[in-house]
Amino acid sequence: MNGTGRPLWRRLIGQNVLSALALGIGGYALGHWVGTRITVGMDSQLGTDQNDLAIFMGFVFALLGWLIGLGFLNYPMSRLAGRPPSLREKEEAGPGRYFRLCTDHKVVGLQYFVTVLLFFLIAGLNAMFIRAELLTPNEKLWNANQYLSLVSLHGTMMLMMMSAAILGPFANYFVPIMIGARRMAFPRLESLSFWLVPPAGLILLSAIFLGGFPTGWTGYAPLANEARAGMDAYLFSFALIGLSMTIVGTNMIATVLTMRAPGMTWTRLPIFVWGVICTSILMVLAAPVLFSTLAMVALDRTADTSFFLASAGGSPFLYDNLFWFFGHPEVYILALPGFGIVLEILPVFARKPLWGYRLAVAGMVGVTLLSFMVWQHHLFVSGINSDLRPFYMLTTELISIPTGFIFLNGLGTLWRGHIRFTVPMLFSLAFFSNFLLGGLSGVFLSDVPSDVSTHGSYFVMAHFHYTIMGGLVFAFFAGIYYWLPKMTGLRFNELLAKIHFWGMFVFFNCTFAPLFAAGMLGMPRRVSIYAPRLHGINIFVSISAFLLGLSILVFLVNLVYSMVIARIPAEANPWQSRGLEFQLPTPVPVTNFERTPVIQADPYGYGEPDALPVAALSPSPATVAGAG
Ligand code: HEM
Ligand SMILES: [Cu+2]
Repeated sequence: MNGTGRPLWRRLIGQNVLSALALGIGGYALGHWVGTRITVGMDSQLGTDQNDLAIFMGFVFALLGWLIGLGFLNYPMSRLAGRPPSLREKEEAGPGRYFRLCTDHKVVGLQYFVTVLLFFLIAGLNAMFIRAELLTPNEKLWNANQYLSLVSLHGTMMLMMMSAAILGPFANYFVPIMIGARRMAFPRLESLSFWLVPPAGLILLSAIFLGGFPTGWTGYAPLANEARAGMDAYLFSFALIGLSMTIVGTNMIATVLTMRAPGMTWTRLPIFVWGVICTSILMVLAAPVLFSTLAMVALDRTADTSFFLASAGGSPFLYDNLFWFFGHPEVYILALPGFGIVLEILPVFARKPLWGYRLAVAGMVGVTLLSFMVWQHHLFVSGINSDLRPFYMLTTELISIPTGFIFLNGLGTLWRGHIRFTVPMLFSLAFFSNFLLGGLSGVFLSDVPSDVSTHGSYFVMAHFHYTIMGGLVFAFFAGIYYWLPKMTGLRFNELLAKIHFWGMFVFFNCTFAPLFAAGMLGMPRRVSIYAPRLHGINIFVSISAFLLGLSILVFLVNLVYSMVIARIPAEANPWQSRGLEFQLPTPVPVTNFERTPVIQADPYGYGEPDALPVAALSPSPATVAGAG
């Protein structure tokens, strides 16, 4: 399969990302042409200068071309032709496997990591452009439309990519290992879930050339129905992410249900895996709603339906409800994996068992269930029946109880621990302090009287950046510093990592804390002009934001320096972790385990002298860490 010995140009030809790109672009042209043919003389196209159907057909054909180029049709075809099932896409070695359909879950994890990081940086760059505009109270760098498109692109790209940021790289890589399995339940679907992400990101970026889109990440009707063709890019790419999330969720649930090694009981399951299960339940239940809702908007724009068009009997308010039925669980799709990571990391560096394991599980399950009962808090001022407001206010505030459990677990684990302030630990601790501020400010937004005056202001902006960036993104970096050395076999430069952490922590808070005040003082979201008296705050915030961006740049430098230039090998178990994943050699063998491990303990027995290793692995228990 892999063509060492052949010249480079020969190896580049085949089913890989290059042919996928070529077929994708060709597919777009073909689809666009077909769409144009279909719509000739159609009423809906008369009097407009843009052909949404042709653009959608272009996207659909582009996606098909992309997947065919990668070889996703080979297996179904060969099965149709009567050949037996096999996993021959699982390649053993060679850099080529990172650029094509590969069914090794460890390859998929790294593919996800690089892709998500890339789009995260692009979205972050957009944030810098936004903050540059906000250096002055009036319109300067961008006009109102361009500014709105920038905000929309930043928000949508961030949410699309961050939904995949932890499950993509870390759950795909580590969940099978943590439960003692050799692979995921559906390896080909696993690869598909990843290969849907790059086209989603690229298509969203294509909105720039299609006139942008004015709706923010929420895509509200009726604005969405009137928007330029950039809206089509939003609809198609976000729907692709919805599809990908559904596949990821299904695959994770099936894997944990059916592939656990003997002895891996539900109470020995690492807490990170519980976080993944809860997230997956949300993905499976919420992401299809997103997909269908966006498909309905697409039909409104292309096929003259009127789901959300008030002028033709539809209801824009229905869109808001459907969107937030997905949108609120989505915020927990972002938060729960973060809970899982930090609770996984805390015991390792406090050298103590995870305090209140069952409480943590109950907290996560509680958040999962409640998150489907709160969505109307986004619509408090959108004409909701006012008798319903107290109900949604109550359910929303109830979420602080299971979330509070997670904080208790964290505090209980740290209490009297021998804390080692390593970089993953610092990021985990920062997670708690940031998320606390995010959560506390959320109480003001779930409270109808205070929401009425803060809604649509920078107070909301500060709140959700505290939860998503302060929570999820900090947890993402905790995961990177904790696990990436295991995934790549290379260690990070410690000094650069510490500079990254302190820069990011300090300037994150300098960037977003003042925005609570700006919101209270009446600064509205999504417009580039503000009252001159807010100029001082905004200059401070913009400069902090640039320094925050700089700290991420330090991370990038560290990544390139450590993983490409210095390449110092990492130990197999650099943190003396009891986790099963750290008992394997580095790099992890293609089959993970030589033979199926038998699980004999949970991974949190730190400081317990008679704690058994998590599993008895052959051949040597050399790296097994026990007391600490
Ligand atoms: C470098 C750090 C970041 C900065 C400086 C930043 C800045 C901003 C600003 C200024 C806005 C609002 C603009 C406006 O309403 O006029 C915004 C919106 C937004 N940001 Fe960020 N952001 C950052 C990181 C993130 C991250 C990590 C996420 C998510 C993972 C995120 C998600 C969003 C979302 C969802 C919106 C709302 C877009 C909308 O209104 O639809 N941001 N950001
Ligand atoms: Cu919500």
